[in-house]
Amino acid sequence: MGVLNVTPDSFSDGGRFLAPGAAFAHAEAMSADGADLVDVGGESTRPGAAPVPAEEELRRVMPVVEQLAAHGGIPMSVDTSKAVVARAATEAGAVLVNDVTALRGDPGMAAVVAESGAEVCLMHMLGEPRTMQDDPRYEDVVSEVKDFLEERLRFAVSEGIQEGRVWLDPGIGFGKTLAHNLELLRRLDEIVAIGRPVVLGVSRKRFIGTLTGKSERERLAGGLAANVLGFQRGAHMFRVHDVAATKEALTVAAATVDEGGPVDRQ
Ligand code: HH2
Repeated sequence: MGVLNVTPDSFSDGGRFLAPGAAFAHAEAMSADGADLVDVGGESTRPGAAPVPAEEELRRVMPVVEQLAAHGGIPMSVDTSKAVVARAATEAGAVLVNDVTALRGDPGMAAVVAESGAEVCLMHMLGEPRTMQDDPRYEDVVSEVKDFLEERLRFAVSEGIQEGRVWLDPGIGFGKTLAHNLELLRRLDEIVAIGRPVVLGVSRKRFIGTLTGKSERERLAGGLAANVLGFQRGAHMFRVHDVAATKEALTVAAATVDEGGPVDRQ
């Protein structure tokens, strides 16, 4: 999953793809590099980010979604927690709703996903982006994230979303300290054991900078290491800014880890 942030303030690529033409060109490049999905987002969820009104999010996201749909061939997801944005994007052709609030942010979201027939990614987050990094605490981060995701999966199904359409994501960096992120990566197999495919978003995130001392744009090597280990522990989809390098790393990892199975796992 290649990241396409149509925002002025995303933590690593804010402002670069605000013009629809630049966004479309980047989507095409990521697709050519091997992305199976392009994740279009119009609201930054970086720690401390301010919420964006729905009209503004639609204004950012829809020209890109429509252009991608019109030129066909590049499957897209929409990174939103607003029902109105999810509805417009799925009607225009988005195949997955990537909701970092796991259907908690907007009471209308579950119905929109159910009616659209799109897939959905339910992500764990403690608190909300504005405050989530203010001293997050867990007894056992992995079992709490697992319980949360199981509960949100049950909720989604109770709202009419078929279980087979649900992806789960531990939400690396969303209300988590370095130790929490590392524990989740170390024991990712416990999240995979829920039985739904797992999305992993580590690309350029702060925990890599904390470990390596690197700035956002220099965290590729750290991200590749985390994604390869996530792959080995059973993650299925990798949300990344650097598609070509990730694809290469995962191709080699798949050939090594998964005798006979790399094609199915991509
Ligand atoms: N991380 C970000 C945004 N959306 N979605 C999922 N499913 N998993 C993630 O880990 C995840 C996500 C944050 O990264 P980015 O989009 O690069 O930055 P920003 O939120 O500042 O736009």
